[in-house]
Amino acid sequence: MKDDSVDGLVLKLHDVDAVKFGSYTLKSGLVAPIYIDLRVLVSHPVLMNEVSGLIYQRMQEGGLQFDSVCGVPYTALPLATIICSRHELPMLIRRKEAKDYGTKRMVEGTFREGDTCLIIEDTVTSGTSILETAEVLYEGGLKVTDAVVLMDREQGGIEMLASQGIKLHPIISMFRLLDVLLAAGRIDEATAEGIRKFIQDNNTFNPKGGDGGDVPATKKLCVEQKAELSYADRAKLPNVHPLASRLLNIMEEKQSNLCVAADVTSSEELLALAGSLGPSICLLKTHVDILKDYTAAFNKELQALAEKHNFLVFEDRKFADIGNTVKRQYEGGLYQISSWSHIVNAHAVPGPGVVKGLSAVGKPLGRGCLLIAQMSSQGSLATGEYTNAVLQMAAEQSDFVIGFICGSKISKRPEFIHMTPGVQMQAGADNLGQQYSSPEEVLLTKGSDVIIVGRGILEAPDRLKAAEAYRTSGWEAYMRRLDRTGQ
Ligand code: 5BU
Repeated sequence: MKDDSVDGLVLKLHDVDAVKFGSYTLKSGLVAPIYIDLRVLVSHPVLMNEVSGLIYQRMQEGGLQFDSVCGVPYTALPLATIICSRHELPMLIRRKEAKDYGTKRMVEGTFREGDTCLIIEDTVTSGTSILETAEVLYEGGLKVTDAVVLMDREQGGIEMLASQGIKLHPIISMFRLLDVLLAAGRIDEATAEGIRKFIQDNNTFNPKGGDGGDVPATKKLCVEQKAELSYADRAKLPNVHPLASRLLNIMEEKQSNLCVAADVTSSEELLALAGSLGPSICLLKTHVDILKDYTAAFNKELQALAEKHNFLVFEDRKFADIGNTVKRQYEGGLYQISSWSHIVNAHAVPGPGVVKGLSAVGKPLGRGCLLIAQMSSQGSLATGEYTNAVLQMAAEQSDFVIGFICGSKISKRPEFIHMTPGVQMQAGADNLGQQYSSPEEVLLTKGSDVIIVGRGILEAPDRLKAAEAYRTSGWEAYMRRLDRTGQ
């Protein structure tokens, strides 16, 4: 790509106010001294054509192989349209919102399973928007290997996407943009230097003071590209929810991917269980409504035990109503679940409003939600298209959804945590439809992250011994999984 065509474009983008200097709050919450707003492009048809031409040129220079093109909605959508129309390339449209879960397609257009789709984007900071679009395409059965972006802010997007197997091809980079504007006298050296420093200090993939050490981010990623990420690595991902990060760190620290389903009926017994099994578990799952003697005081004690033994609490409430009702059920009533449970779960049946309602209460408290994508019970209706729709719902509200209840790994996004109930040492079933798989099968074969064990531990003659056996078995299976993928 010719340098002067890119340099000329930078000046034109500045002319139309697509590059602004000042103080801007980004999607991530970061306050940046520069803002790139390519949404204005649609009002400048000549510029639209010029940008589309450069993107196409980049596609050709990279020798990219693909079956179709998808622009990240909304800014890159018209750009993709121009390119595909002019060069007669098949295009796909990623729906941004699916109002009618389960029935509406999330990817519009014709494609075959296994086709490769090239993503086009206007600006990249962390790479999250491209990844979100890629997720939707993956779930439709497509492959994504490359993405072309007009403007790379050089804040870790390339590295993050590389870690997910997507090669990013940028046209303009932040440092180049600054040089061009500086040379043209559009900004002064102090402004350029301030922005350079901001960019260097705010790498979203390899934050300063993080674990980057002396290894350059790009080098480190060569390892991560093919290997499965450890719980600890996933805890550091740029777009991981803080609560998911906390849980992943607990798992790594305690070498435990065991969640105990504390399905007992007296508070005293539950507290005794939390006290004795606490060191072995990463998570304690409750059904608070089966307790015969619930009191707020009990809850204080449970919280103290969670702090002491470093585990999180998950009330398996399975919310399944309209947003307004679940909001009230979550924060009010006798149990005031939001005040003590780090994690809750919800059925996707009501549509995205159920998550919105819960999020309105839980998000300000730093809570997180698991969506029930599959169930362990025989004849469950949560399968196929329904499970796919749950994945979409999670992707769209990943600021509150931290993962899934499922039988196996269903999402490729490493920031989501997969939790599987229906676990006992021996595969089998109870007489009311529960179906069991072994820890090894769930973690190693099915690729889930957390085993949820109730009666396998509760009905054992020595509960602590049983919990330790599940913890060890789960941890060993996870270690073998990492070994298998070369970690
Ligand atoms: P068990 O005793 O290990 O069978 O207990 C399993 C627990 O997980 C129990 O509390 C169930 O309510 C919970 N569970 C489940 O078994 N299957 C599911 O699909 C979901 C929750 Br969601």
